[in-house]
Amino acid sequence: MNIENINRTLNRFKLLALLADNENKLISGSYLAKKLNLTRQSIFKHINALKEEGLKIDSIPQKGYKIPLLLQIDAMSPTFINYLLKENDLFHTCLSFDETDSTQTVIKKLAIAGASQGIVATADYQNSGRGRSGRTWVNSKGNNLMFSILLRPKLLPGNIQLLNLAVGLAIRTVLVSEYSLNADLKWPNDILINDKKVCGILSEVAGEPDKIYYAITGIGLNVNMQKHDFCVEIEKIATSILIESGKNISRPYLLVNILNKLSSTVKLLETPEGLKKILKSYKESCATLGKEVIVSQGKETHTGTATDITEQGALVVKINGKDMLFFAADIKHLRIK
Ligand code: BTX
Repeated sequence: MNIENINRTLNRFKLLALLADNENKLISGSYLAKKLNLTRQSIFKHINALKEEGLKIDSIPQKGYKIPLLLQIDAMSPTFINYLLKENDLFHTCLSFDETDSTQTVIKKLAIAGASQGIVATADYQNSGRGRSGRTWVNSKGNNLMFSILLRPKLLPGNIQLLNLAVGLAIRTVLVSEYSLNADLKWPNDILINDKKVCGILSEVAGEPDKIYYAITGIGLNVNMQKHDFCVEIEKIATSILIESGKNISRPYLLVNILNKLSSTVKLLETPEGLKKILKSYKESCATLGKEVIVSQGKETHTGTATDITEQGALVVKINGKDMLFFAADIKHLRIK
């Protein structure tokens, strides 16, 4: 990016910050121009650029500009998201795409090019969104959160499952505490509401046997999808926050609430005490533990009772009286024993 582009981005950010700090209030163009040391013409151009990011800014001739109440904004505007992220000390930059193949691929390219951890990519629509083992992640345009984060965690590759668990824990905590949702963690990487999947998590890593170069964690969260938005493949197994709560949620706020929680949770992964804390909280809120489950790994399936999670994040299942460990598998909950 050249200096001119950097200045343009900074001025756009400062303008949005002025409007956002005065949400739902009319601010005159001359005040904004004076504050930012820009011409009114330039303010007008930046306002138009912000509108192109999807922000609804009222422009009232001779009077000025007004942004709505921030909690009502649903546009995945990168300038707005970066404004909300201003106090996050891990996630510093958010790139926002109308459409991309997969945000995992976007972040992978940045990771290979040496980008620092803490970059986020979001998409309003993914045309090749993916889950684990080559499965597809389904989405409907403009309704959901689909994002990937770049981390360079001080974890051994064998412990990567702990990152998945930590991310699931952070998201569930936000859904329960900030949105009063009855969300359950299903080992290893699903969040369910009323036994239906509302969120999936996918971590992909590159490294050597004793070091992770980078981890890319992708999160798909069904937010404002209605029943009729789900395709037949997933309509019986999936749900959304709107379906479960009856409320439309501001996606930028939800994203930033999650990123704020994630930044403190991910830091816990760096110390043995932090890891213990994550595992303890995960076990306390994991709905899989204590349930009779069907475990599928490739073509093999087993039925047993999920009893514990190991220090590496593997699931312990008692099958015919014997404990078996699963580091990665698909789980189906049956009933509480
Ligand atoms: P998973 O393999 O555990 O789940 C995929 C399975 O979940 C699918 O086979 C299907 O049965 C079901 N499914 C597909 N779409 C949905 C949906 N929208 N809601 C509920 N269930 C669904 C989970 O993999 C990991 C998903 C990560 C998705 C994010 S989105 C941002 C990032 N980019 C990308 O390409 N993937 C990640």
